[in-house]
Amino acid sequence: VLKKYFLVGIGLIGITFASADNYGHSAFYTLLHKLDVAAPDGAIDISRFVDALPILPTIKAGNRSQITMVESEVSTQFYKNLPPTKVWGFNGISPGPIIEVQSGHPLEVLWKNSLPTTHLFPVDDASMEGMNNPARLPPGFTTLPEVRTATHLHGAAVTETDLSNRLRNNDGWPDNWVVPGETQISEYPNPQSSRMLWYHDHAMGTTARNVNAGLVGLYIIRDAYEASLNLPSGKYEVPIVFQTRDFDNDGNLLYPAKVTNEVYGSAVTVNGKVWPYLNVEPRKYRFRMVNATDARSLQLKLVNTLDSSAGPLLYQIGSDSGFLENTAVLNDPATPNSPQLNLNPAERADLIVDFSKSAGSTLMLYNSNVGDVGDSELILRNIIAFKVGTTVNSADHSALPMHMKTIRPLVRTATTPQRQIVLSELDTPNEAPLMMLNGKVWDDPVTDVVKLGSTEVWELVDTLPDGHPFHVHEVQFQVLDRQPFDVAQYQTNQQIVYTGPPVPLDPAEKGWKDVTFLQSGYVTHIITKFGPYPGMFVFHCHILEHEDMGMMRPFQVVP
Ligand SMILES: [Cu+2]
Repeated sequence: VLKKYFLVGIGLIGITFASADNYGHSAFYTLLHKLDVAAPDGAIDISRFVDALPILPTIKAGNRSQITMVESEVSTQFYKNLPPTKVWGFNGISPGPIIEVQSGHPLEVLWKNSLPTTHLFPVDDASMEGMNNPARLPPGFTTLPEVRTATHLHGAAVTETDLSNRLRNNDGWPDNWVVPGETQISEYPNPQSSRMLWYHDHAMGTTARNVNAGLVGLYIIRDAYEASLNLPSGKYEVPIVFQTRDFDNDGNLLYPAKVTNEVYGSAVTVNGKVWPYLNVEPRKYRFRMVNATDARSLQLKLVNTLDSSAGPLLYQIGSDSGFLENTAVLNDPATPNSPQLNLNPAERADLIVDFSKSAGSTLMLYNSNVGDVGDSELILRNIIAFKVGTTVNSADHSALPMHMKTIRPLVRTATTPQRQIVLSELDTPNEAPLMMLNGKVWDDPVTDVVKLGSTEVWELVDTLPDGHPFHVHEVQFQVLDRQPFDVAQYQTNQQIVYTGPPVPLDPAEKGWKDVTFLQSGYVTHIITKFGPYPGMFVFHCHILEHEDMGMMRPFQVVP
C-alpha cells in the first residue's frame, strides 16, 4: 500500500548573495535578509514599501454563461529594483483577474492552457514514485508531461466530474490535467451565498510548482443579502492575495529543484508585489484576503509605524464560506491579548477597517507568526503598508455590521457517523518520511464513500510534529472542537487519550469553513453535510508540497 516517495534534498534552497550585479538590485537581497530576518523582533520598516499595491481587475460574468481564461507565461516586476521576471498567469496577469458572478447564475469557464511545454521551474517528477507510472498515465501519453494543469475552484460546489474525460473537469480533479494547447472545461453552478472563492492549479504532483509560478486568482460570488448590508464597495473593497516566493540573484522566481517538504519562501508577495503600499482615505474599507502561500501560516495585525501601537481594529465579517454570524473584533489596542487575524494556507478573511481615526498616519500589516521552529522558516513580518491620507474623496455612507445572518449549527448526536482521518508519516531507512492520510496516499483506491445529504463528523488526528491546513472539496463544514491528545500513547495502541480540555476556537472559526488548521498533537472535529451534488471529490492537506507528495485522498459522494 505504501508508496515510496524519494524526497531527495530536503534542505531548503537559499539565496546566494551577489557582491555586485548588472541590475543594481543587490540591495533587495540585503533587505530581504537584514530587515526581515536579522532585524530586532518587532522592528517596523516602511522605507522599502515603494511599489503601489496592484488592484486586481475584475471580469464580471453578468449575463454571460461562458468565459475563457488563458494560462500563459508573462512578464512581471515584483519590486521596483528588480528587472521584469517571468511568471505564469491568467489572461496576461498573475494573480489572474477576479471572476465575479451572481449567486445562482451558472458559469462555464474554459481554462485554456497556452503555457510553454517547459516548466518555469525545475521538475523532479522522477523522484516521486507513481508520477511516471505508465498505469496512471491517461490514454495517448507514454510519459508524464512536464507542464500539466488542472484548475480547481477552491470553495466551489460542482456537479460530478467525468473522470474519463480530461477535458471536462468541474472540480479540478488532479489526474484530469491538460497540456499546452488543450482546454479544460469547468461548469460552476454557483448555488452558494456570497463569499470569496479562489481558483488555483491542482494538477497531481505539480500543484506547488504551478501555484508558485503564479497560477492563482480570486472568484467572488455576490448576492442580494450582501448588497443589503451596504458594505464598503467599489474602490473601497480591495481583494488581496498573499503568496510566498523565493528569488535568485537575477530576480527570477526560484523554486527548489528537488522535492521539498515545505517551501516557505523568503518574501511575501501581495497581489504580485513584494512590500507594496496602498494609499487609503480616512474612511471604511473592506479587504478580502486569501492566504495562497505554499505552506506559511500568517498571524496578522495592524500597527502604527510611528510608535508600534496597535490599531485600528480589524472587524472580521466573513471567513472561507461567507459571512460570520457575529463580527469578530480583532487587534483591539485596549486588550493586550486581543485576538489577531489567523490566516492559514487557503483560508480567507473578509474584513472591514475604519481608517477615519488614522488620518495622516502609516499603518503596517504585520505578521506575528514566527513559523515552525527548526523548519528553516524565515520570519517575515512586514507585509503591506497602508498610507492613510487626510481627505475623503467621497463621503462614507457604508455600514459596519456587527451581526449578520444566523448560522444554524449542524448538531452532532449520538448516532452521527464519525470518520477518523489520521495524519502520519513513516520513517524509512533510506528515504524521507512518507506523508499519509490514514496510511494511504493519493493513488490508493477510494476508501471513503459517503451518502449525499448525510451528516458526518470527521475526526482529524494530527500525529505529526507540525500543523497542517486540511481542506475538503465540494462541502462547507463547521469546526466543533480542537483538543490535545497523547501522541506517544496513540502511536503505541491507536487510542486517543486527551491530555487537556478543548482549546477555544478562533472567533472566525464559528462560521462556515472549507479549510481548517490541524495543530500538531491535537484532534480536530469538524461536522459537515455532504452535497449538494454527488461525485468523486478530494480532501487533502493544503500545504501544497504535501498534497503533491500524496497527502491527498479521493472521497465519493453517492446518491
Ligand atoms: Cu500537510
